Amino acid sequence: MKLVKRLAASAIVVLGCAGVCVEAASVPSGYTDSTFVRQLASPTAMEFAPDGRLFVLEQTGAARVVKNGVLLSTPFTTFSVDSSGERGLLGIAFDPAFATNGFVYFYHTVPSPAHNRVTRLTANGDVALAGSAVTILDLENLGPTNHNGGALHFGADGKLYVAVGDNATGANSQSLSSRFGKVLRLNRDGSIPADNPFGSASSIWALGFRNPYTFAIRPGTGTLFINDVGESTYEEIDVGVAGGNYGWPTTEGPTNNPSFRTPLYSYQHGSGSPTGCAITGGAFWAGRYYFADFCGGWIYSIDPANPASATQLAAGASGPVDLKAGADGALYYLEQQSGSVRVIRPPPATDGDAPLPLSAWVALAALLFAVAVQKRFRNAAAP
Ligand SMILES: [Ca+2]
Repeated sequence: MKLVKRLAASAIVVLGCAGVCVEAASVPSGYTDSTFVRQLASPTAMEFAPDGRLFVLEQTGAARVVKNGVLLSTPFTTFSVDSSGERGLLGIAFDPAFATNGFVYFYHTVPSPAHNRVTRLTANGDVALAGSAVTILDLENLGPTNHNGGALHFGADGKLYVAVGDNATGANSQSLSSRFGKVLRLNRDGSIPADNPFGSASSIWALGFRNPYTFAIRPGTGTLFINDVGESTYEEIDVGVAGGNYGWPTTEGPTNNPSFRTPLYSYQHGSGSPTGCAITGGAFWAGRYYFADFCGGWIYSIDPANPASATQLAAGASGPVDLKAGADGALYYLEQQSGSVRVIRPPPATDGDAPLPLSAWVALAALLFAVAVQKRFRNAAAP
C-alpha cells in the first residue's frame, strides 16, 4: 500500500539525483556525515562481512561488494528476481563460521510462481562460487506485492532468524498455519530446530507482525530488536521473545491486552516526536539502539535500558532503509533514494589526550626510583 507509493516516489528521486545530487544529512556538532559509496540502484539492505567488506543489495537482484571503500563493478551474485512493488533481493546474513565455510544467505523473491526464498551461496573471494546455491527456505506463494519483510540474521544461539511480512493480509499474522507476519527460526541448513516454541514441525518463533523489514541482535544478550512497519498510526520496536505475539492486526502500537506484547518503543504518524511512517534500519552502536524512518529521513536512538524517549542523530537522509555499525566505530546508513551508503563518524575520543593526573606522575616516579635502587643494589652485589 503506502510502501508501494514510497518506492514509486523513490524511483523519481533516484532519477532526479542521477546528475548532481546534494547529499548531506545534518548531524550533531562534532559528528561528521559523508558519502561512503554511491551509484547503487534502489538498494534495499546491507551487511558487513566478518572480514570488513560491505555487501549491499540492489532490489533488482545484484549483491554488490564494497571492498576497501570501493564499490566493485562485478557483483557477488545476481539473482533472477521478481522486483515488482516491494519484492526483490531484500536480505543478507553471513554464517557465524563464514571465515571457514564462506556461507552467505540471501532473502529474495523468486518469479513464477512469485514467492520469497532464502538461498545460501558460498563465497569464492569477491564472487559466489558457481553452482553453490542451496535453497534453505521456500515461503508460501505471494499475493500482493507488498509487505515481504526480508531481514535475516544469525542469533547468539547460532540459529537463523528470518523476518517475514504479512503479504498485506493481516489475518496471516495471527495464524500459526501461515509463515507470513512472523519471525521464523531455522537451523543453518533450513531444518526446524527441535526446541522451537510451537513445536519441532513449525519454523515460527514469534507472530503478530505486519512488515518486520529490519531487525537486529543485541550484542551481549542476543535479544532481537524487531522493527515492525505500521499501517496508519504507529511504528514499533519490539523485543523478540520465543512464542511472543506482537498483536497485528488486532493492535498497533502500545497495548495493555495481555494476549499481546507491547512495543519497547513506538512512535506515531503525524504527531509526537519523532514522527514518521516506516521504521527501518536497526543497529546497536555505542551502547544505544539506532533506528531510521524511511519517510521521515531521520535517524534516532534509544537507550535499551531506559527507552521512554528517543534522541535524534541525523535528519535529512534520503529514504534510509538500513543501518549498520562498522568495525571502525562509525555508523553506516543506506539511502534508497540517493542510492548511497553514507557514514556518520562520532567526535574524536579525547580520553587518550587528557593530561596524566598527579597520582599517575607520583606512581611513575616511585616506579623509576624503585628500579634505580634495585639496579644499584644489583651492581653493588656483582662480583
Ligand atoms: Ca504490535
